[in-house]
Amino acid sequence: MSYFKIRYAGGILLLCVLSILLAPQARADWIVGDPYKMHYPQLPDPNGWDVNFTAPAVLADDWRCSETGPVSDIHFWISFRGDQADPGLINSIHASIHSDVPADPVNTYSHPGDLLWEYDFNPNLFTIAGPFTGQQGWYDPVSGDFAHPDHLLYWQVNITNIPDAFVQQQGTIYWLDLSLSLATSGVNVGWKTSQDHFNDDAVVAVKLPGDANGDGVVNLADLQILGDNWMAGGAAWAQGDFTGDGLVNLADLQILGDNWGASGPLWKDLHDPITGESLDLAFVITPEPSSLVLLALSGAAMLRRRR
Ligand SMILES: [Ca+2]
Ligand SMILES: [Ca+2]
Ligand SMILES: [Ca+2]
Repeated sequence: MSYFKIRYAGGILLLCVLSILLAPQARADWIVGDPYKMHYPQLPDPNGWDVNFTAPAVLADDWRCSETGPVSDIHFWISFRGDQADPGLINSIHASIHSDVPADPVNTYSHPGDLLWEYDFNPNLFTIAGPFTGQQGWYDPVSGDFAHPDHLLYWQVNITNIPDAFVQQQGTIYWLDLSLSLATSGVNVGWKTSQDHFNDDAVVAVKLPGDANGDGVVNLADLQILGDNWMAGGAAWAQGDFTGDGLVNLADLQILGDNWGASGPLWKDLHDPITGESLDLAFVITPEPSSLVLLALSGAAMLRRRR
């Protein structure tokens, strides 16, 4: 082989090694076999359910931290009801992290507690991988609607290098709450279920009609909120619009009055609508890709020193 051919081959080899080392950063993705910072990854069930978490619906599932440090990367899997849309329609992702309220003799399942961290991610702050395919069902635990099969396509959402990330502590159980806002109404997005079960079932937030502030009781505080926003347009649930027409008026006051003094759980645990089995949701908490690159580079440096 000539000198130039050897130089050329060496250059190609170097490029290959560099592309492998730098791949995690360029990909900003997560694939099975990559590191994680939770009990174990909850992988998507390609033939499972997609559970509605179109805003204002909120779903949550729990994880045990396996490595103290920032929750800088969150990955989860989604589908659209009836394959009506694609992830280009996502306006924002609302994510929050909560403490764990364990099950006890009264509350038979655990659920999210105190708010520890929250963030709204616009489309510049996440990437999409896919689509992947499977015969998947659709389930709305609030209305009770379900259909299986319903759609074929699903995607992986990658939120990476989160600014002001929450710092988790090894051994602690936390809850991840997610809700997706879409650019078009009438379209619904679901969080994929997983066959990897951990601890308790995932849960859905249940709103008591009339409970504007979401504290699980309908009382004077909610009436105050409704009064403060009386006849306001462009209002949401938190301003006292319980009918969903954007207006705070007599119809909403009527709902509040009908439920005066009512209280109830803010969370309901999720079960397969056909078999009744526990449902968990597909997500993984991972180290930031840049630390993977550093790890790979330091490994390569050690190999060089050994020669
Ligand atoms: Ca769980
Ligand atoms: Ca209330
Ligand atoms: Ca209304």
